[in-house]
Amino acid sequence: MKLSFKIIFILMLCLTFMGCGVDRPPEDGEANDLIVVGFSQIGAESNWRVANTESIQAALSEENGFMLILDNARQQQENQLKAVRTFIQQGVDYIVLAPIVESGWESVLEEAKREGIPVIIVDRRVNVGNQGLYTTWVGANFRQEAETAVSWLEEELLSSGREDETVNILHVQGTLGGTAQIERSAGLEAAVERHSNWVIAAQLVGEYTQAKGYEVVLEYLKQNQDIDVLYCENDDMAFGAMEAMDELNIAYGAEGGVIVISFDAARTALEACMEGKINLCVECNPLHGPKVAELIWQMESGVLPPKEIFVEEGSFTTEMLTEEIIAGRAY
Ligand code: GYE
Repeated sequence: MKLSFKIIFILMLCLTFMGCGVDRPPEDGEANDLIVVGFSQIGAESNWRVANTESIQAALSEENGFMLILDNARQQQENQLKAVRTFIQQGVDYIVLAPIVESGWESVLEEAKREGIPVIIVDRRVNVGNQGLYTTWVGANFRQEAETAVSWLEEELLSSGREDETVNILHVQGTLGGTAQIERSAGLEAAVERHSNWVIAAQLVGEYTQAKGYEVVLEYLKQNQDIDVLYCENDDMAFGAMEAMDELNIAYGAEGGVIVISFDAARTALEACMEGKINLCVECNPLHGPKVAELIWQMESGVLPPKEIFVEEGSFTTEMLTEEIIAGRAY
């Protein structure tokens, strides 16, 4: 009897404290102390990046209980380091960091830790010896994306009876040293190791922008047009590469010619895929905002989030796409 009273008392205590925990945005009429979040974004280099910024802005809005300070680093790590240091000085409640490259974050993350500011990493990862320097990471499985691309290519070559032919692959890479590039490149390189007839004709760095993708691919194709596959580490560089191929009258896409593979699957690329210009769009989901907001509310209520959280993604080919599918997409 005594014991069950004790249990009831403990249960009541737990319920009281759970009720006090802040694990949701404030409702109308409740005290509304905004949670201040500093977000260091890489830049606005691609459609994917713009969708990523918008997703975080929408989720961390004032109506949802947040005050967001957004910094656009214009693709420079130095600018990101400055932004994070400014957030620390401002005494923000949380820092969200989308790191351009994996290395070079140790000291600034230690500074944030010393000030007791939790850091959520989004998109690409940080490479730090002490995993305690950040709270959690939200992003995509870039290696899986690469595996999706190379398995599709294997199938495609097999079904067209080209599995034993020499396959020259022009590889257009994103910003070197960032996780998306590292993993998408590693997946392709491993597949080339497995197939004695697959050759990487060249690796060109397109920095994830259409302009740079156009520039490096045009330069290359002016010298050498013996290309079977274009493996572009994002849509924007694929658009640049397609511009270059148009200029040089090189055929590509589902109707024949160079096979185009692209990562991200933003709306404009899906449209190009539906039209048969891009053969395969491997999705990379940029909608991190709702997950980041949820994680912050969890932390506010004292729950430690898991160390890594993967977003869901798929892939699209010309045959799969319809206007309805594209219209139903969020980015
Ligand atoms: O694929 C690209 C970009 O890190 C996943 O960055 C991201 C990549 C994305 O700007 O478009």
